[in-house]
Amino acid sequence: MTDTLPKNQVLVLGLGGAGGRVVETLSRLPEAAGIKLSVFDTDQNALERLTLPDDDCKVLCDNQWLLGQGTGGDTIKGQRAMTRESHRLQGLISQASLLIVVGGLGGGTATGGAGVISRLARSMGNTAVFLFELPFAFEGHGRVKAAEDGLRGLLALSDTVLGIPNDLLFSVLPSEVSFADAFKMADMELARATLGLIDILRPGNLLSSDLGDLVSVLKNRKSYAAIGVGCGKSSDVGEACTQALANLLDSPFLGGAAKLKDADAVIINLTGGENLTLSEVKRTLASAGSLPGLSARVMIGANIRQDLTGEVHLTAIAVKYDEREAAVQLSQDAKSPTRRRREKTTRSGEQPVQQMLPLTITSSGIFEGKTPTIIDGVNFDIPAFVRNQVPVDTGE
Ligand SMILES: Nc1nc2c(ncn2[C@@H]2O[C@H](COP(=O)(O)OP(=O)(O)OP(=O)(O)O)[C@@H](O)[C@H]2O)c(=O)[nH]1
Ligand SMILES: [Mg+2]
Repeated sequence: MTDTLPKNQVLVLGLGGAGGRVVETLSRLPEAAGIKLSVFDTDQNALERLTLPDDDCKVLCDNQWLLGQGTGGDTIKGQRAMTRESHRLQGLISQASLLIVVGGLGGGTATGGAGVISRLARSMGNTAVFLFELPFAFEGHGRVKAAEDGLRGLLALSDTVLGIPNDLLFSVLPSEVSFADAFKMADMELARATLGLIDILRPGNLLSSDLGDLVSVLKNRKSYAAIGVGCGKSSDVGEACTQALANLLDSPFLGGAAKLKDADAVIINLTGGENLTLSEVKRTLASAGSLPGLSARVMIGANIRQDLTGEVHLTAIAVKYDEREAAVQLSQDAKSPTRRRREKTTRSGEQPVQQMLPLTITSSGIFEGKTPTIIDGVNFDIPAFVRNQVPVDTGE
């Protein structure tokens, strides 16, 4: 595969089965032209079923050990598999000016692999923005729990995680919808949400919302996101903006005006062509910006894209903080670090929590540059605890 990208490239990386389907759907949307797409999965059949413009976009992870059979829901295997693709990932990430990672939480590949990508990106001075769906409740308690645990783990590593509950789709799904169609709809909504996110984060030339806004909204809080995009098409820019607002409120992953009203923080962005006037920007953002409740933090932005003519896109990300987690966080913050550590070790019957250290294989230490000792494909110059991703208690 080609690991070099032109500078200023937006990269959308799909992880696992759901990530692959979202990237495939995205590749069929004309607005995605110019975006670099890639899918990393451990499941050979799932990758083969994907139709992408270029087969080089698909990467089968850790074929040597997983034999293309997937992880069977094991997040440790997902983590290892992604770690073994570090070099390839680094090649891609190093040239991306904006990196968006998409997938579904609850399985092994994306849930286990996301943390590896977050660390890799961070170590390279890049930020990965995660747009991950959370399972439908009907997928069962085990999956929902695995996804919640995955979300919590990822939030500890990254300030830019948008976890979108699939159940939001029930506001628009007809009751007789098939399982497969529900996922197809999720594919499409996540693909559109990805484009909306790119609109928000792409540097603009008007009042631009950016990555800093997203970080400030999401940092240190467990949250759930609703994200919607409304498109308006008309040669009359005022009419296009009116349509975009109406369509935004109908978009399924947003959940209508009620979700905006209920949100703790909202980012709203309008993107249009060169005929977008300041008065329309003001009018549309004022209408959309008046929908969140008075206590919500609202951030707005607007971009011009030269390739958009007769078309505007209005994107909203509504973030709701998890109040239960916030309450736990507040009571933890009120205690001294020493007291917290003591409590952690003395609480009756509780096992010490093991933390995963960032064990991305980047160096062979003093063996760097020497001929590696490779036996059966394993590099024995890399310490065993690093190779095997052994969890190490950091004592925190
Ligand atoms: N949008 C969409 N979501 C899906 C699809 N299949 C599964 N999901 C969702 O994504 C979650 C994770 O499933 P997968 O993507 O299959 O898991 P994975 O990351 O490939 O992990 P393993 O297969 O266990 O290695 C599921 O719980 C579903 O909520 C799909 O075809 N489209
Ligand atoms: Mg899979």
